[in-house]
Amino acid sequence: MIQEERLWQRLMELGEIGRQPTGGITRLSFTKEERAAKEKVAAYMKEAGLFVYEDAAGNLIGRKEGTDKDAPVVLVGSHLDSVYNGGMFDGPLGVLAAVEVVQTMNENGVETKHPIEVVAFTDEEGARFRFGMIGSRAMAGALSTDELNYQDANGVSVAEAMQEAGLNPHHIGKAARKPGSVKAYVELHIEQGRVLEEANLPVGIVTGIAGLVWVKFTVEGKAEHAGATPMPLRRDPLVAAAQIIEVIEQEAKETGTTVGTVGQLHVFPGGINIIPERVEFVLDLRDLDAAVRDNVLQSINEQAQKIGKERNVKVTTELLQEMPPVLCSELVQNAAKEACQKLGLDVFSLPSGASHDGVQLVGLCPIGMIFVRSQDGVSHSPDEWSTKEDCAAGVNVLYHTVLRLATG
Ligand code: HGY
Ligand code: MN
Ligand code: MN
Ligand code: MN
Repeated sequence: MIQEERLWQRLMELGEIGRQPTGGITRLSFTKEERAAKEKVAAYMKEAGLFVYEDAAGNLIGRKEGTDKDAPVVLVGSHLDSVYNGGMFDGPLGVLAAVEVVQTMNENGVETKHPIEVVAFTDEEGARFRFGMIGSRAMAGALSTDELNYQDANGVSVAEAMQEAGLNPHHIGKAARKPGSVKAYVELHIEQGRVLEEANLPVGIVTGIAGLVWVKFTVEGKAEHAGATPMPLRRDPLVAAAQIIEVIEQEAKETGTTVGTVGQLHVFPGGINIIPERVEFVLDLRDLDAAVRDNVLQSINEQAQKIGKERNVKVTTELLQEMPPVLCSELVQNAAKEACQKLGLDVFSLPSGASHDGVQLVGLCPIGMIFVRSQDGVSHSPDEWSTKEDCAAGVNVLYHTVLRLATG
């Protein structure tokens, strides 16, 4: 039924858009690379016989009518934007799998009671601006227009980027879906971790998604001459930042479940022979339990202030985004379990350490996810890889899950 070769070909084709000389893919929201990816997927959606449109947030949507056109829609999809120098499966696999599911239904004359909409969400990763999930937040009606003033590293705001992409930021509220209008949201995604590989299984059913916070730390000291300033007289913000980052690692390790990462750090002015004036870095802190995560954050903040005092540097923090941990619904998990049984696949459940658009939709409808095994658990890297066989297993599970939800 599913045409695995077609899915794989499309994945490889899409994987060339935004390819960097470093080997990874950079496809940031509202850029020409993301536009090119959307155009290609829109063409695939048309081939699949879907009615294709973009909503006010730039979410690309392909709709298959149901026999009961007033029935709440089953939403299936993921995202097309990437992190810097990322992989080719994170996001596109879920979008292309959703297209393949509906194209297979149309090609075999399969009718469903509920309409089905395939969605490619705008800016899931948050790589360009200070927060992500712009498209799914807009669909959930959880995005205020003042947040569209946040700027990227070149001083371009979300609103300006939207305008450049032909969207009117003032209309973003129109992307919001009415409560009750969506029956469920299902996303196929690579696991991006090692659990399925260690269990030696191709697919898994997600139980819940960890909650994250992004906190920007600014450490201000005093710029001075690297050669003429004795060590005891320095107010060096970079050494203080290094100590704070060490504390982050210690505090996260202690709970055994929390993960803390500093992937982005800037030193100002950045001269070799200048003791830095200021250092900025962003903490990404996650746990399936928000209370545990927030306790760790509090402890990090307390120790950061102590380090600041000891080193006579000023430490300030700013919350960039916070997403609560969410549970996947029994409705979607059970549909996915039935699908695995139908296909003779093990039923294996696991949590998601990575965050996903479903986190934003949990107030709108029941959500659920199906994971496909990641080779060596690697993601957000050019080395991200899943085999054709595992992707095919995942899309077959997605097919039966969506069929169950859209006909039941
Ligand atoms: O950061 C994440 O967990 C996701 O890839 N946006
Ligand atoms: Mn993703
Ligand atoms: Mn990602
Ligand atoms: Mn996602």
